[in-house]
Amino acid sequence: MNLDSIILYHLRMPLVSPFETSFGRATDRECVLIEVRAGGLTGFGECVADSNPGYSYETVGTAIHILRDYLIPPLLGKPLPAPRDYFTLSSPVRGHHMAKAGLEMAFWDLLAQAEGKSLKALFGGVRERVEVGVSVGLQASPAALVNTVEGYLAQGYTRVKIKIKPGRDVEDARAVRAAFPRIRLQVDANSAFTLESAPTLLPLDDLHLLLIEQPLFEDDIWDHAKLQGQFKTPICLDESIVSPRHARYALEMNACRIINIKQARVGGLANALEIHDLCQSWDIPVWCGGMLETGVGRAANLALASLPNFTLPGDISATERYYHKDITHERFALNADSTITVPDQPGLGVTVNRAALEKYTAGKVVL
Ligand code: OSB
Ligand code: MG
Repeated sequence: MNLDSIILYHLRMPLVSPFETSFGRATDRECVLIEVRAGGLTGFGECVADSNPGYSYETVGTAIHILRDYLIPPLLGKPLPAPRDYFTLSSPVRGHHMAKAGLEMAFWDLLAQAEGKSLKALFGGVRERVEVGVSVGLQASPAALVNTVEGYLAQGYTRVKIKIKPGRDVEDARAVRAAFPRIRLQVDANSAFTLESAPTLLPLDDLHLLLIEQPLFEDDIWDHAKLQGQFKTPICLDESIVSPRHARYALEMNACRIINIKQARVGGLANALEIHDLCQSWDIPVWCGGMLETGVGRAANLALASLPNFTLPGDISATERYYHKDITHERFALNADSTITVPDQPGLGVTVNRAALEKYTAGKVVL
């Protein structure tokens, strides 16, 4: 199966409600949708790089540059790479994991379609439905936050993550915990604290949180190890785990007790599977993080989260939490038990709505 052509779509999609984190506020979500044509089949991948480098150094602009000028030219007209080999094959390009992961996702979609299997089947997933939660952005006040959380609980989510930043931390978490004493609650700082400022978070230890996500610098596994020693609550790393190697460093250093796996951050689904297996061998639970994905990336996340060591609820909420209109015909709904059903059709198991794709395309590159 030769790789015939690739189209990159720069998407800009309005969010149902603004999403604010310690690194900024977004009303639209941008990403790059990658369409790969090979052997009469069409595969899709989603590169989750955002419009700005707040979460990661990668952006839509860097991803399109790296894909168009470095990653794609050596592949055109050649046999489609095996997705499990692609990360190694792409090693002449340093970093740029999100760009690589977007391409690799399309290769998985094509391989699974060619074999007539779902991605879940290809990965060895064991669940038909996966437990999910909702990630709630910073709100105007603790009272507004409680209100927003209440709305999601009414929809059926049983695990809530709230975003925190210096000055909007313990008080916010306390307000939510006081209003909802029994829900599964966790916080995400997106690297907004330092080893010196993080002790202000110590009162979180009394709030029965599932975890504290990425309090310190994105490249700092060592200081997280020092911090974990000060907390009873498990620290969970997100930004710091950019490869299976970094997952191993974190485990060997006791820098965390839980890992958030995002396929894009770690350079693709193959690396995500490897981190899953590594954590399983260490008895470290993992969960699937989210990047406000469209139906394409959401389908891949659901397949990944169907693996056995994804024992904590993922940031894979229902489509309506993000978009009034998505670029896939399929919309993911929340089941009554706070789960979402994993697609079981061949490939990613979703179909792209060409009219919606057109509507949200801000730029296009044909290769
Ligand atoms: O840190 O987990 C994060 C969204 C964009 C960038 C980083 C993060 C997030 C989320 C949203 O928390 C998760 C989701 O619902 O997709
Ligand atoms: Mg996070």
